[in-house]
Amino acid sequence: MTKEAPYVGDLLRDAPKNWGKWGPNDELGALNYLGPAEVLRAVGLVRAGKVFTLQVPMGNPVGDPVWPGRRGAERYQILDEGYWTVGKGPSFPGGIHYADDAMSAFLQGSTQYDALGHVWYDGQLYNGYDAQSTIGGMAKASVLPIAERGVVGRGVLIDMAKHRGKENLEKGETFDHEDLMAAAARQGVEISPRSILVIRTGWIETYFRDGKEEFYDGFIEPGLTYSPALVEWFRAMEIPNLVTDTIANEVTVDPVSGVALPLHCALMRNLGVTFTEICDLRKLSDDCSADGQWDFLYAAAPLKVVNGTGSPVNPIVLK
Ligand code: UVW
Repeated sequence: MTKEAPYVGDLLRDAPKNWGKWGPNDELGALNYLGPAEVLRAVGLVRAGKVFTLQVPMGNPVGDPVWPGRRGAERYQILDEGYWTVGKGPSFPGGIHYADDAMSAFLQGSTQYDALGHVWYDGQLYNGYDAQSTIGGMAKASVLPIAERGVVGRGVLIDMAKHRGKENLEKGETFDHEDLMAAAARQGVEISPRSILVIRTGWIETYFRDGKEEFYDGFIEPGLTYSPALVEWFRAMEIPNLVTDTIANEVTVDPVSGVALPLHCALMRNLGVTFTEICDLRKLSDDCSADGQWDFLYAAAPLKVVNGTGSPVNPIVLK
């Protein structure tokens, strides 16, 4: 007999919150920790002039890895040389030809930033905003304030797959903050307060290596797993941003309570930790292994989508 999952609000009844910490109108949450000192500290980590981009390709003909029920981005060609070939292209003085295209995409259907109001329970979003404010678009805690601010800080990559001696974590495989600290110690890097925490599991790589049927079969992603101690660690460490190479940044269903995505609630909704999902961390990890430098300047500028619940992004890492 399977145990029935408790209501997430009961699971998190005594969980810590950062609501009100940055004022009653705050929509940035833990990104407020990234002030000028954190930016300058990150700039000091740029030593070799190396640049990495973390976005997984979007509108890929082989498919885009997305949360079940969402669609990958669909790109449509609107105008190309074919129109002029059949005499239907518009004419302009001087005779230029050009290509145009359009895209239909879930804002969470690619490498993306989640708005802080993206997930909620008990009728309240981050900072106590009423869940009614989500109707028809995010009137509160949308992705826009995050996009207007931009994200820059010291990123630290923890490669959990490498730590466990694997190409990728298995379906449903979990880890916690103690594992992160053990992996960091082995890598010779510190997860210092206010670091942007970047975690590689190797999971998104399996979509392209093993194919989408295997990826979605009994869909349960590996990832961080809920415990009060882990939530307290994120709070005390003042982690502003959690970045992973999985679709949802945490194990899909907490194996202890049976609750789906409890860290979206405990970290994003309650503490205001910003989530960045579906990153490709392979090349960055290979480079960090090679040069032994696991911390770097991390920068991301999600798009300024008005009332958006999220936005595609192509984060940049400089070393
Ligand atoms: C859900 O909210 C279901 O997922 P994500 O955070 O991956 O967008």
